[in-house]
Amino acid sequence: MSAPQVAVLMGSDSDLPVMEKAIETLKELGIKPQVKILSAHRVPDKVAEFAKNARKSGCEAVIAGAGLAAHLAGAVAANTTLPVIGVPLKSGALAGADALYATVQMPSGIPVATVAIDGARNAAILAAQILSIKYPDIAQKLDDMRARMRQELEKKSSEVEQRYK
Ligand code: RP5
Repeated sequence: MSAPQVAVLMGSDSDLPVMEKAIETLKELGIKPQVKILSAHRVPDKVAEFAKNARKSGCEAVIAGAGLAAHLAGAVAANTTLPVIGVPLKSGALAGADALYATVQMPSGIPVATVAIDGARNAAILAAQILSIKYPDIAQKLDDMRARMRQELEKKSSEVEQRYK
């Protein structure tokens, strides 16, 4: 069986350094990222076309990262009933607060699950958690990831405890 697919969209190639964290995290969790640059402002027709066809192309969730007046996640959500996770990106005079508000404040009926500013890794983990309802392998990988986080924290805690003994 081929790997489950999640789209990772971004408004510009300047978003890639942050959005790469989503791409890498999806791979770590056994999910195939389908990566595209699609701007809600510069190519609105392509955004709508992509979103309208996403479900039948096999995509199971969409992660959309954009900065400034960040409409990408909302424009995708307007054209699909797949789960859409928005990543507001830090850029410009307002350092991501603009993108956060634009992404999170969707009108009733068209939700975008919004993560923190530059929260691309959490977007991928949330997408994996949604897909884990259907794919037991992803649920197992998420459990393993949590176990590793716990071990790392416990290791750091004992190092700090030793230092201040
Ligand atoms: C947004 O405008 C993009 O998502 C990007 O974060 C920001 C700046 O884009 P560029 O001018 O770098 O292409 O649409």
